[in-house]
Amino acid sequence: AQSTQAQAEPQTKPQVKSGLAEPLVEHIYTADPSAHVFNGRLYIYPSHDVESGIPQNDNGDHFDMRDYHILSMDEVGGEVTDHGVALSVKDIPWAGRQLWAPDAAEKDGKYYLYFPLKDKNDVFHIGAAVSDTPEGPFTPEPEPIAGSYSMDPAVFKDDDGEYYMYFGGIWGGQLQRYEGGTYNPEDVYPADDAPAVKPRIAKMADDMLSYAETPKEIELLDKDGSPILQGDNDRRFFEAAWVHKYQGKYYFSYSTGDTHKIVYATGDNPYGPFTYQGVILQPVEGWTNHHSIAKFKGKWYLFYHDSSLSGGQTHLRSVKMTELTYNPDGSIVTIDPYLE
Ligand code: FUB
Repeated sequence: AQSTQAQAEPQTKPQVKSGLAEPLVEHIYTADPSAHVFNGRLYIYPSHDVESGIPQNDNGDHFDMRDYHILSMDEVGGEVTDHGVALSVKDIPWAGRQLWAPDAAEKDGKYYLYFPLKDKNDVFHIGAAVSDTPEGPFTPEPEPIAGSYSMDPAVFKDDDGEYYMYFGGIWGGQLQRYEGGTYNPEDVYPADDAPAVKPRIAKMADDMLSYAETPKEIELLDKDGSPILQGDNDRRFFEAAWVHKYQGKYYFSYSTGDTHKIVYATGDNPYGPFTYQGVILQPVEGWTNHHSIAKFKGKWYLFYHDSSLSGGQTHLRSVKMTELTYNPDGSIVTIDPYLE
């Protein structure tokens, strides 16, 4: 009777797929991969992890990165080029410390690198740097983007040619200091049964170096329309926002931080609200989980990192990529990074 029942259940929806992959490069540590296709070539804008000897703490002081190297490849599985130093902290006039997860965009033949960095008062802002080529080197603007705060910028180009920056991250990312929109040097979190700290969005101005509007909060909702709560650590926003579009829907994906997952929510426009859908990537080796999603030569890929190459050291990570698949209803098949 049991086997008859098993045969009767249609197996149309695979639940978990393998994401087993090797680091894309092994000569340096790389993390937080933001992938884009420019001029038919795949470019990855990662953090460049280094050992600076700073002890690990909840603020992420051990992520003490000083420059960026951009990676690129002509085809998946092909040779990966490291284009060398694209931007260094010593060349950024407003720099304090910690170059965290970057992103990039192209407009009218110019390339823009967006990067989070603490200023000389140890407060995170987001900077912009410009180049004529996707791999840089990039020339930084003298000041951070006016009105920017917190970290993990991700810039999405919509089909109508408008660009939007998504950003923010709690704990060491300092987003909890901006509840109500103004800076409060104290870390203030909502109660566990209140709506969680919200990621932010701002439309980019035509110059790609400033915001066209004051950053707005993004609503993340449960399927019943109620807000995701601060105490819902398995689903609330932590950091690593990314947006891509698939079959006309906007997919807002992010890391849940202390529960170590990449999850996603979908919506009908760039500002949301976004409704929680599920898990894209299960926890990886190392504390952080950070990703991007891009289509290259007709296939969708998830770019992520883990600490396997460094033997589990959380601040020494390596960028990987694996194919991403959708179910017929547009939901994403969860990836287990270590399933054989
Ligand atoms: O790489 C430094 C920080 O760790 C990033 O900005 C976060 O997203 C996390 O991956």
